[in-house]
Amino acid sequence: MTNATATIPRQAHYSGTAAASEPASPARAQTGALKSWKDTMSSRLMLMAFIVLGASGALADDMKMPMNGKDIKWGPVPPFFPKGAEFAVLSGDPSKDGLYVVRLKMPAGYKIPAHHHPTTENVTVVSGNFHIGMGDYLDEKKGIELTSGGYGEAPAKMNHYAWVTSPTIVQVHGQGPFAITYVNPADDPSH
Ligand SMILES: [Cu+2]
Repeated sequence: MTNATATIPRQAHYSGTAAASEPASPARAQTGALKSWKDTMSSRLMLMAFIVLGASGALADDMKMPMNGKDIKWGPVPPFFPKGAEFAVLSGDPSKDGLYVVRLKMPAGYKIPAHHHPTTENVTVVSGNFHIGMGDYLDEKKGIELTSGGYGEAPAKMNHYAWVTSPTIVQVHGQGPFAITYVNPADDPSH
């Protein structure tokens, strides 16, 4: 679809320029205008066909069934997360380049020590009480509590930490690959 939408203004601009630069002779101008109109129409039809084909191709290849929260299949968190939470991949593959959307379901009292990511982390709170703070060590006196509908981002390489005070679900999206680097290597559960 990106290619198709990018093509529209270029095509339209090209047709307009061709029609405007026809010579002044009335007969030739008329023929030229008619020819140009036909060209424009056929290129528009081709463009529409291209867009329709492109759209149905995208639907067949990429579209996932919409789903409700209760239908999400939860699994264990990747090893670099503290144990006790659950994880679900909604879109993409967080281990690879490209857009990913994941969810993290945490029990009350769950903590993620200070860390950073290679790309910006975008967090949307689905439910619960998600506390996030910026800094090199987890400090529960310094943080912002986000509730359902809240949103926060941690820019790439910026140290931050999080904890929850009730069962909480957050959705995280960003550009993969998703990874966690802990400020204190001893905090990394995968080591
Ligand atoms: Cu983070």
